[in-house]
Amino acid sequence: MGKMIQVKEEQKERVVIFCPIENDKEKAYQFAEISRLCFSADMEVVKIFSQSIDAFNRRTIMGVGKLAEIKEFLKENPCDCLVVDYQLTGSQLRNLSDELEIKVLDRILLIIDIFALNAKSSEGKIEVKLAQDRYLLTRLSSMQGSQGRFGGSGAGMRGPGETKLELDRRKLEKEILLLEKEIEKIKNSRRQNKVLREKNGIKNVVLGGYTNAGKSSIFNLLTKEKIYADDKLFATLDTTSRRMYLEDGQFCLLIDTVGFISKLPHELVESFSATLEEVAGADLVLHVVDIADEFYKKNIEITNKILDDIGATKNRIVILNKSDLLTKPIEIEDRQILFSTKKKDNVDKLKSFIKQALDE
Ligand SMILES: Nc1nc2c(ncn2[C@@H]2O[C@H](COP(=O)(O)OP(=O)(O)OP(=O)(O)O)[C@@H](O)[C@H]2O)c(=O)[nH]1
Ligand SMILES: [Mg+2]
Repeated sequence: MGKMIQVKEEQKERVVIFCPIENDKEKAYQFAEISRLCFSADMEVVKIFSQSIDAFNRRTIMGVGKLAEIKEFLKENPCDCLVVDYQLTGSQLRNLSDELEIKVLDRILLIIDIFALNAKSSEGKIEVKLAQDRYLLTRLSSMQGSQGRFGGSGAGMRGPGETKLELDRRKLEKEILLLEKEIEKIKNSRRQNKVLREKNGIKNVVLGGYTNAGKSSIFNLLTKEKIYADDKLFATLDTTSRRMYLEDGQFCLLIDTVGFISKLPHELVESFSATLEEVAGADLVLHVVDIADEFYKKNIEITNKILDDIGATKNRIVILNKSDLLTKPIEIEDRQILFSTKKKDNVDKLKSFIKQALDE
């Protein structure tokens, strides 16, 4: 008789989402984005609630009526967690959690949590840990009293790798200092590498763009690599660089790194300074766009703003990716090229486009 193998079924956490709506026109975008974030954190979205930000209540973000409505819903439809698409203070997190008797995650913690799930390299783990510690430190005093709903397990509390999240202020502060030192070391060694490359005349080309646009897929095509690409947000956390041969044996360094998103939490921007410095220091940015995304124009704006903010070079070209999914022709502007990693039909054209931009 064969051995019985017990398969542990992975239960997704069931969540309800609450979206404070700042701008009615962007509601559909906001719903789509926060749902995809939850999906990327391995959560199952049961329902989305929303309310105009005008009804804002400092204690709980949402008005009393909305709070009662969600409470009622949760009675009939038990869920593990409430996700609020907003940045919350420690006491708001606690008030909501106490009222609804459920774990509460805000947008920032959700994004940090996805990062924690996806960090593989030691550098990525250090950056995520620092973001988590900074997040916790600013909210610690209010969160600690919250009937043990923080410091628990599951989404929002996943540490990168095997590490456990610390909920002791002194230990947190000490850990933050150590992590900051580690990041300085990483930055220094990156800077030294860059100086060496510059000496040897090797150009850096970085893939940038909204998360899930297809950066890693393009990286793999251009460098014949096989790094992880997935239909989830922030599949890539770790920076990878490889040689990319252009023509006549000439090469440059192609860098794949983390994707962008609107309202990127400052905890993450600060903690990922080593990664973002790599993007900022490139000679050329390949701005990858998912042309099949209904909101691709907005994603272009978001990426451009972040690239400007971190001081990335203005030498940018736009790769309108996933052209295989286009149902109608679109207008292609200057410094843009249509591409598809599924069709793979104009890799050479893309390479000469890159070369041209590098030679400018
Ligand atoms: N149809 C289609 N799908 C694509 C194309 N390029 C990439 N994809 C898919 O889009 C998803 C995201 O691709 P990735 O390469 O992981 O995207 P990324 O920009 O690296 O994403 P993050 O690392 O998560 O920020 C994957 O499921 C890919 O298979 C394309 O040209 N056409
Ligand atoms: Mg990627």
